[in-house]
Amino acid sequence: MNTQRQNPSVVIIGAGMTGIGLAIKLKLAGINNITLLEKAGSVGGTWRENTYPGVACDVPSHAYTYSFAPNPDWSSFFAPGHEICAYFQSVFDRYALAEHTYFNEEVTRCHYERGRWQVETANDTHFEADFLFSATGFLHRPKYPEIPGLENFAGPKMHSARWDHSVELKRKKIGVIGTGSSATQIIPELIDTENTQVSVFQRTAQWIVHTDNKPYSESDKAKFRAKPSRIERVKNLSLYVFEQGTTALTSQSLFYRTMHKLFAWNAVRHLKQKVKNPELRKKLTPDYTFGCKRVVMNGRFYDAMQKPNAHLVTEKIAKVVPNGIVTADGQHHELDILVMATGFDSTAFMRPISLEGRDGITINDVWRKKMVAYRSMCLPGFPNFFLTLGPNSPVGNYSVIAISEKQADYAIQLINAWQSGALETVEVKRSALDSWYAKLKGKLSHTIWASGCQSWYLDADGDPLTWPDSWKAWTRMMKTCNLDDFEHVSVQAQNDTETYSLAES
Ligand code: NA7
Repeated sequence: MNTQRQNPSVVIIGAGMTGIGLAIKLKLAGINNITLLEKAGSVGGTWRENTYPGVACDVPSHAYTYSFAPNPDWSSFFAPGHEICAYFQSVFDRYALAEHTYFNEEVTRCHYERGRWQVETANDTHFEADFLFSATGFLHRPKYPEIPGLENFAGPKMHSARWDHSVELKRKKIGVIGTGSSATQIIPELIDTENTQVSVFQRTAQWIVHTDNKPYSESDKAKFRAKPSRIERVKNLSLYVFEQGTTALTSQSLFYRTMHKLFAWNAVRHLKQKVKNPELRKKLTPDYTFGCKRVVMNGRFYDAMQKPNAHLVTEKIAKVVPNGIVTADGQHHELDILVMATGFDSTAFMRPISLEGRDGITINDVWRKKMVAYRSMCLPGFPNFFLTLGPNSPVGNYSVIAISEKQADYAIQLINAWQSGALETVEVKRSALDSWYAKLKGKLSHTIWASGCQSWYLDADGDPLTWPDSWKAWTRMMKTCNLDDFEHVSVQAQNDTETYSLAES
């Protein structure tokens, strides 16, 4: 092994959940020459950016935790956003990542030249590395609604991921556009704020699974500290439930189809128990299959919507005017503040960074026809580049921390193959990507996400950008590398490869 290969240099774009976890996994694997580039002045990614009232994770805290850094101190079953951000900061500190990190360095361009990645930032700083990871997340670029007159609104208006805490909410008429996971967390908080009137503009009713956010007492935390196996138990049980839920959205077996019906029945039962007014209940009842959009996990929204200061508006928004919203029926809804809980551009990934691989090929070239990546991580023409949480990586509502850890392990295997000389460069073959996606596509069309609703899970062609199989199948795929799927494999390595087949799952 030559010296450079013994000590590969790695640049990671983004110090959010994925970037931090990845850097630590690399360090634990003995790869220490790591540079983390973060566009903001602190860590945390989406958890730093989303500070709206009521922000919390929709995955149980102990399951939304790195496997190598369990946390006995979570304050509740579903942790609030600021606590999650503090957790990432504490893990970042514990693993001394500050010495690897440059803050306020927004990456603008990366290109592969002379066998290495050249990385440029908005400050005109230049970095060079053997390997490049994009860890920018996918729920990151706010999506603003395209509504006539939006720019004319005279009062404060803000996206849920860009909350302006200087805006006084008390005694205000507030409009919220959207009823997704973010909106259903914000709305109860706004409704419970002194003397507000809250109009909720719902385009599509959501499937909502009732959750109780039980706080952990000091005694619970002491027990978690004294016996870490208790944390493991809670984590494993939570992940098991999510695993079953995910399989119920993807499997065609009778057992899981029945389970899917049970989940849906339970959500309807919850709606019926909670919402007594038949007219309101009808408006809140989804008209598409359970799980087609990401299932909302929430225990407060239905109660909040029945309070006298809550107003559900289901008429289409016609336009925004300086002092409110006019709906298609001509009604004028007077507003002082407008909240856009309208989600994210989930297909931006690392863009607008200009990413150029071998021979000048750009990410827009390679994704012109279809946004795909081999095992959601590797792209032909982009040697030694890994995309984390790329297309087809969301495994239903499963914990993205667990998903990204598996991706880190997979990339480390390939870096190790490069270090040993089994791979000249880590560059997937076009044919391998095509045949991998062909198998995936066959499964995608049978999933719930392709059953006819609109959601952030879909690409421009209406194909799901999710993983169409179980968590078990995902872990199986990430466990082994088929080096034959990569360019420039040494003869010895060809003899040693293992193959994963989607058909196995
Ligand atoms: P989501 O889940 O994408 O929800 C966005 C919401 O905004 C959803 O209710 C949309 O209605 C609504 N929306 C979007 N554009 C418009 C316009 N133009 N008019 C009316 N309503 C609109 O985003 P979230 O931030 O709630 O959650 C994103 C993820 O973050 C979530 O899944 C968790 O993983 C964390 P639609 O349903 O499209 O009719």
